[in-house]
Amino acid sequence: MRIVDAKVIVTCPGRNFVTLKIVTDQGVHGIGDATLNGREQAVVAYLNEHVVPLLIGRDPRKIEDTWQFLYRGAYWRRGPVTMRAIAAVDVALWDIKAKMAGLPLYDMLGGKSREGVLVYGHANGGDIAETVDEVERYVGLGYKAVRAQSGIPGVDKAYGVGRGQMYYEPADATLPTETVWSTSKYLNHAPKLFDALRERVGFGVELLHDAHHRLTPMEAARLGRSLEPYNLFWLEDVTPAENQEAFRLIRQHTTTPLAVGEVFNTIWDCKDLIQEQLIDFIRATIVGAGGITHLRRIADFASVWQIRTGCHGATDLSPVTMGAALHFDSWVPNFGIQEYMRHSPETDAVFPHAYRFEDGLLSPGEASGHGVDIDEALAAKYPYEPKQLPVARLEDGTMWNW
Ligand code: CS2
Ligand code: MG
Repeated sequence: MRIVDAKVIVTCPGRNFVTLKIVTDQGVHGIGDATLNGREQAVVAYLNEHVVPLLIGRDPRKIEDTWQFLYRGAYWRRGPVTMRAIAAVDVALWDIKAKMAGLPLYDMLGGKSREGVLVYGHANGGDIAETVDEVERYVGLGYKAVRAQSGIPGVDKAYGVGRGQMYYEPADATLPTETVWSTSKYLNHAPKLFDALRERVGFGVELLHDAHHRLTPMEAARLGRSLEPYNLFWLEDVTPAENQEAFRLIRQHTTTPLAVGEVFNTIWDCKDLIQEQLIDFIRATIVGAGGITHLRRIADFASVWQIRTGCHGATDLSPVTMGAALHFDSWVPNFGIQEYMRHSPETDAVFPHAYRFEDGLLSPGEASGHGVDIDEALAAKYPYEPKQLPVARLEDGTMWNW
């Protein structure tokens, strides 16, 4: 069995997606997502110049060998561009293997461990009242878990407050939108939001929150402690995690569960966080962390310390990643939760998929493979549009973390 074609498809049905399609001499094809929000063309070039020529003629059944070949063969190792390219190949090959077996991907991984995948939706509003209404709307739609982000008085363009209803796209301009950040205004505001939320929706729904890498370790400790009365399911990305040791300090001060890892590419980015039990949920996902082959390794390692998974699932992760993640989530024993920000109807049409939302849970569907395909003719109607993520500055103009 041989790979006879591999092509990179770029499409922008509302936002940019990079997809790798691998075709075998048996006529079976598989697809993988390689989208890197705001830096899409870097992965396109990496795939076209350095990966596609290596794939032609290879045996598509040798997933592990291909993963090791691309990882070790690059010599330089890791990084978001390399690991997304590897992820795209890996997911496409798992798709092919499962299709050839006539099985849904979760059956290739070890079979289903649960009836459905618990997901959290994104509720946000310009102020506390609007956000509380939005959370209530999600609860009405059947969601058992909701992430809440609100505008902050005195802060222009706060993170996580979108324009859409069920989805929004942060990469909104050709040149990065400049936003302003004030940690002190945020720290005063966040407990008020969750106080109002628990008052309205009670404690029967799981609530989550994302600080998006903006605090120092001690500020993060303060936030975690101030949110303890509201029993969050998790508090995400409280401080940048390049320095994994920083979480030791946070951990000494709060019992609020911590989630980290949407920007991680490999097990090496979270090794200390996991083995020192500094986090509760690992957010690495299929497209970010080298595909199913590598994410499985991270999840198994995390399971030793009872750390659970919580795959990133914002709109910049294409339906291909969502489909593959749902098969992974259905199997992984130490599953925690799956992020689910809905895609636009245009995106859903370009990527026909078997997964569906029912009673607050997502099901991967029963199709063989990962259950997601690409309509190439429709994809071609939406050409690439250069867009970048925003940046953030402190009120005095100092560059900060967006
Ligand atoms: C976020 C993302 O989903 C999340 O938790 O942190 O929205 C993130 O900002 C985007 O994926 C960036 O492209
Ligand atoms: Mg996040």
